[in-house]
Amino acid sequence: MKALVLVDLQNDFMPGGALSVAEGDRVVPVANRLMPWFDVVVATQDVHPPDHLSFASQHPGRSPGDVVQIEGLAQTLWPDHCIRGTRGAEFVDGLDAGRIDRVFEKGTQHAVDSYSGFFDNARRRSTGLAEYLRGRGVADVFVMGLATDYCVKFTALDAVEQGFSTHLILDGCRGVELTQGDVQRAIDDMRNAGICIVQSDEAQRR
Ligand code: VGL
Ligand code: ZN
Repeated sequence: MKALVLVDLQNDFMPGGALSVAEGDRVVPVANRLMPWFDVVVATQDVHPPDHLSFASQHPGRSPGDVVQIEGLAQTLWPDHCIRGTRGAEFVDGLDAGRIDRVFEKGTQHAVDSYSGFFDNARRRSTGLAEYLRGRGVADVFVMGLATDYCVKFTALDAVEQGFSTHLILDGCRGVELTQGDVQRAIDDMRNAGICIVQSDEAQRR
C-alpha cells in the first residue's frame, strides 16, 4: 500500500502568512492532483499554543531566526504561527481536505517543537503516524509539503528510519531557506539517508 503524507499545508505557511514560504501555494495543486492516486492520504498539521516556546515573542530580546537552548535542545525561533483556533493553523482553502484519511497534529506541547510528523524534536512522544501507516498496511511513503528544510525533511527522515520505503516529491515541496543552501542541503541529507527523490508525475505512476 502507498501513502501520501501532506506536510503542513496551512495558511500561515502560504505567501502572506505568518511564516510564509516562498511559492508555498504552488504545491497545493500538486497535492490535489496526487491524492486520488494513493491508497492512504494523511496530513500533518502544525498546531501551537499561543505561548509556544518556538515563538521569538516568548523570548525577550530575541528575533525570529535566532537559536536558543530549551531544555537542552537547540531551538530555532519563529514568528508566532499556526496558533490553535486561528485561521493560520487551518488547512489552506484550496486543498481538497475531504480526501485526507487522518490528520496528525504536532507542536501542541508548550516547551517542545515538532518538525517531524512522527515524533517531537525531543523524541519523547510519537504522534501515532507510524503505527497508523503500519495498521493500514503501508510499505511505501511519499512525502510532500512545507517546508522542505524543516518539517518535510524531518518527517521523511523519520519515515525511512521507521522502515518505510520513502520518497520525496520534489515539485510538491518548497523551503524556508533561512540560510542560502538550506533546501539543497536538506535534499542531500534525505538522499543520503536512502530517500528516493522523485517528481510528482513519477509518484503518480509508481
Ligand atoms: C515548520 C518551522 C516551524 C514547517 C513549522 O512546517 O516546516 N517550520 N514550524
Ligand atoms: Zn511550527
